[in-house]
Amino acid sequence: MQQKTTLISTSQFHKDVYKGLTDFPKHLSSKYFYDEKGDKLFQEIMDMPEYYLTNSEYKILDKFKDEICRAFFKDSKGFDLIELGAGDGKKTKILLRQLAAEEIPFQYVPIDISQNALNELEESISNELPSVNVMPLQGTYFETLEQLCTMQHKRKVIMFLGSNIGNLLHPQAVEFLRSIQELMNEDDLFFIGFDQKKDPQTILNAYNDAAGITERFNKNLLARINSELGANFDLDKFIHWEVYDPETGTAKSYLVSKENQTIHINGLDLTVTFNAWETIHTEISQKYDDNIVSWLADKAGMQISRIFTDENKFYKNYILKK
Ligand code: AVJ
Repeated sequence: MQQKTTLISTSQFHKDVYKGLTDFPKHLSSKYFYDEKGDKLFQEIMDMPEYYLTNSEYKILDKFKDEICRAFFKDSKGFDLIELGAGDGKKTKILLRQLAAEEIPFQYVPIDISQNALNELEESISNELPSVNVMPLQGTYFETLEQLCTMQHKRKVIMFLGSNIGNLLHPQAVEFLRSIQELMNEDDLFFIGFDQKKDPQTILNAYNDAAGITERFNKNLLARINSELGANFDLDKFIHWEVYDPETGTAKSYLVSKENQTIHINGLDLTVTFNAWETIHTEISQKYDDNIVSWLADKAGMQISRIFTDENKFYKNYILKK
């Protein structure tokens, strides 16, 4: 995932941190993980043996690339393959390569908030897949999607990989899917990854790795508040704590204060006190099954058209239609 926060205004970051640390219980939003350091740590997470999500999705795309690309293709007018939060494109390139090899007419439209990420992606695609037509769009998902819909008469295949939807609570996920649905025509497709419920230990390990990379990722929120808002968090005085509830399918991340402590955040003119073992909730990573996905889709006015999964059934990619 790229720097989602580049264009989120500083004042929004200020406000959210203020609100989150003066609330009870305390919380901070996972969208603020991704500054430059956070992007790097997330890259490391995707390479960890415990973080099965990336590899499972990679395997699904590789195994079913032929079927997936055939489902995307409709007619000689071609289609726009629009990717939300394109990232480094490692998984997407499997599909781009396949589409190019089959000489299927399409244009690749990566959407990202980070212009820098888009430039790097465009460059690597023009080197590796020179026949692919790339039209990067910089901006937030919905602004750019709306822009695209008004000038558009080809099929749209909208793609949202990585189970990024898992950061949303169900009502927010429905709202997100609903806004996608409103931008879709009858004929358009939404191709989306959902991480699945599985052995709770496997999930817990993915968010609590032995090397402590996820811990550093989680604590990067505090590091970021230190550097951007002039705070004095001591990262060693917090522990990274993960819980997974197999009933709801929700993995939750916390930072837990090891002792009574007082933090000064100069940029917010704020003093925050922590009791020993007080928590800051930082992220949810929701896990799904077909019933939940079908229920979410239904609430958003969509339905499941195809399902692709890996041999462990750890992860699934769905084609949703209006
Ligand atoms: C990028 C939201 C899919 O929740 O699995 C990875 C982020 N957090 N390890 C996830 C994340 C901790 C990731 N998503």
